[in-house]
Amino acid sequence: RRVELADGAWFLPGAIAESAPDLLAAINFVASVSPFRTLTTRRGGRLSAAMTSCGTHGWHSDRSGYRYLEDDPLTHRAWPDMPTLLRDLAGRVAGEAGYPGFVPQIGLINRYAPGARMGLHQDRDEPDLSAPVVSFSLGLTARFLFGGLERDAPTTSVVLEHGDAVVWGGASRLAFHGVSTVRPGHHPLTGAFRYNLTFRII
Ligand code: MD3
Ligand code: FE
Repeated sequence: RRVELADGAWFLPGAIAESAPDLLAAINFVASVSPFRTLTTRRGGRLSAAMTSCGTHGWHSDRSGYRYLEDDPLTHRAWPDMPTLLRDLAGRVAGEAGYPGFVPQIGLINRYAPGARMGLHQDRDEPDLSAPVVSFSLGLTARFLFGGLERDAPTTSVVLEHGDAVVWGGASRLAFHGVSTVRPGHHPLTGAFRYNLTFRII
C-alpha cells in the first residue's frame, strides 16, 4: 500500500516491517564501527537525537556547521560500508514509490530516546536534489510533521510506526519537516528507542 502525503512524497506503511530484525542487526553493526553520538550545532546547541552514518560519507554537525564528511571525526576512520540489506531495501522501497534505480550512497541513522525531537528543517546539504530521500522508522512511534517550501507554511502530521517507510522526492524534496518529541514507551525489538534511517545521494 502507498499513500501520497504531498506531491512526490509517498508513505508506505509497514513496508519494511518484515525486515525489522535484520535492520536492527545492521544498525548494531554500523554502531559497532561508528558509535552513536550527540552532535552540536553551529550555535552551540545539541541535537537531541543521537546519530551515526554508513556509506561513502557521514553527516556531521559542529561549531563549523552541517556537512557530509568522508571520515568519521569520532574514530578518525572511514564510516562503515553500507550493509547490503540497507542498500537493497532502500532501492526496493524507492522503486515502489516511483523512483526506480535508486542506489543510496549514505545511510544516516538517528536514534531517539524519549524526550528527543527534531525541529523543523530542510534537507539541503545534498548537491543532487533530483534524488529522493528514503526513510525507515523502527521502534517507538513518532509524530512526523511536514510543511511546505517555506518555514511558516502550514504543517500536516503523520504518525510513523515501526516498519513504516516514506520516500521524499520531486516537489517534496525540499519540504520543511520535523519530528515531535518522542514519548516514553517500550518496543520489543528496540526497547526504549526510536530509530530512523535516511538514505541519501550527495
Ligand atoms: C522530507 N529525519 O534525518 S525522516 C533527517 O524521523 C530527518 O529522524 C526524521 O528529517 C526522522 O533529516 C524524518 C523523514 C524525512 C526524511 C528526509 C526528508 C522527511 C523528509 C527529506 C526531504 C523532505
Ligand atoms: Fe530531515
